[in-house]
Amino acid sequence: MNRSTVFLISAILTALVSAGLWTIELTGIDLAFGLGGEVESADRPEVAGTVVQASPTTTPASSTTTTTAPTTTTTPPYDGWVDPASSGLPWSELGAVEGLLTFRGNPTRTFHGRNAPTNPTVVWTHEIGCANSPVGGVTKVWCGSGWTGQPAIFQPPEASGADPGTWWRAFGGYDRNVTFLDPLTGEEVYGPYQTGDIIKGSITIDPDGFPLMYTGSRDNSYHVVAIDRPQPTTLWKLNADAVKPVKWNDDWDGSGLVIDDFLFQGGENSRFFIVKLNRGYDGDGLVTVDPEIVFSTESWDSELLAVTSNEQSIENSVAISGNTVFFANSSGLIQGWDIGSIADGGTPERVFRFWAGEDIDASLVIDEEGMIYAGVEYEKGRSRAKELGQVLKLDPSNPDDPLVWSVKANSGIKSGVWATPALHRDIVIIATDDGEILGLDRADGTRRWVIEVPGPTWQSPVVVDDMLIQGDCSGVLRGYDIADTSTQPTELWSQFLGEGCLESTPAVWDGGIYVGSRNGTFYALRD
Ligand SMILES: [Ca+2]
Ligand SMILES: [Ca+2]
Ligand SMILES: [Ca+2]
Ligand SMILES: [Ca+2]
Repeated sequence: MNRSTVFLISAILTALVSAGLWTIELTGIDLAFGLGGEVESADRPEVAGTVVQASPTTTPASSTTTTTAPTTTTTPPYDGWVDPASSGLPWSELGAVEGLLTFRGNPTRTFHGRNAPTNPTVVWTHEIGCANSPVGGVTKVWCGSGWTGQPAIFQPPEASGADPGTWWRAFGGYDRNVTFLDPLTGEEVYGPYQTGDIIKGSITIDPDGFPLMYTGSRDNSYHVVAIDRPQPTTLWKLNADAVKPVKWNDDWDGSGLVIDDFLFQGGENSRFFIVKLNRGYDGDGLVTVDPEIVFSTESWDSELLAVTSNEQSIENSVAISGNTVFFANSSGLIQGWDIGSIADGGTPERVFRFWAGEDIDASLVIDEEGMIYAGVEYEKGRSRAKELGQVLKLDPSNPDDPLVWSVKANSGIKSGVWATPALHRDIVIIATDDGEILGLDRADGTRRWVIEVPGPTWQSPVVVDDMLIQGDCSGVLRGYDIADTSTQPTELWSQFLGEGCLESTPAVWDGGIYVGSRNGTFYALRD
């Protein structure tokens, strides 16, 4: 039983108790998922008794009105890692601390933030700067932030002395650093945390309230960092050579997921890892980890190698729904591994395999029915990708024939999809390398609408409060009304932020939008 299960049980019990339908001693239930609370899988709360179906009650009809009391639904508590029904909800609904804590906010990569502004303008900027990072042995200067680069938003650790109620913004950038900013002024409030190379991915903040930050880098390591000391301090690094064999490269672009003290992460070394973090505190109250790699697998198999190449890296951010962790690799293999037994020392088993033909750097997103949406690149013109298309909906509960629908989204070699899909009501929104923003019917993939912007559009679409927020490669950020998913979106506002591609994904929180540009600057917009 994991935290989400505990959460759901407690929610149901609380509802029943408050409705007078259930009495129970709640003291036996350990709701230790708040700040500093570590949930050990061994500490499984036992709930005495069985949750019973409440009898629907009906208020006797008066002479003029009839009132039906709300019926209490007693959906059985979810018994597994991530309740699929949490798709689209804040991670805090599963017991995490509040915030936008990882790329796309939750384990199904479907939470985009809260409280969008209505007509925002730039209220402050912060210079990120530039750094060198060679590509193929050739020096290249990178500025600002790019794909995926989504800022995290979270309440700072108590040790920071920050005012209660403050929310920090933090992001990894091409200056090689994770930068921590004050939301009101854009001043650096902490750090920076320096890595040895540029950071492309999005950081993760510990969802259980441990003062820990997790970040990749092109410096070949995935970093676990304490943020409860005067300076951010590396506690542990997962090096790309930690487990062999590896293929392709040694960078870490994915945004790791942490659930119940396990870290799930894929690397450009073409391996997927599960790490038991063993988080805790030392005698001085400082956060500690004692990580242990409990599982690692190659992202490739012989069947895939026979039809692809050495490019097998995992650059997307792993997603979890139910008891399955899903990821894709640079040869287009989408796979799911059953993690149902790992808390008891079991070994994950591959339960899903689908070949999409070409590189998938976009993260897989998973809806409340457990359906997977994937955006696929089209770089090599492989016949499989040509036939299949670049936007896929897959049903992993039907592993022998999972393809629900697929849609072509390429204009030839070196096009396709790098941005992560966004789910919104009955549509899925896809941004393509060609600068098309597509609204597709989730049921059958039918195109509802298209918006054309200057591409390449690698910024993942963000949807908060029925507003689509999308940046383009000319430096313009726009908001669209998409409350009615059947009609062409109406542009609500647009802001030119400055020359430079808006490639990293914005964070939206409490009336503000926060986004970095390839031009070197980080922007905050508010009403
Ligand atoms: Ca590297
Ligand atoms: Ca990469
Ligand atoms: Ca790739
Ligand atoms: Ca690629």
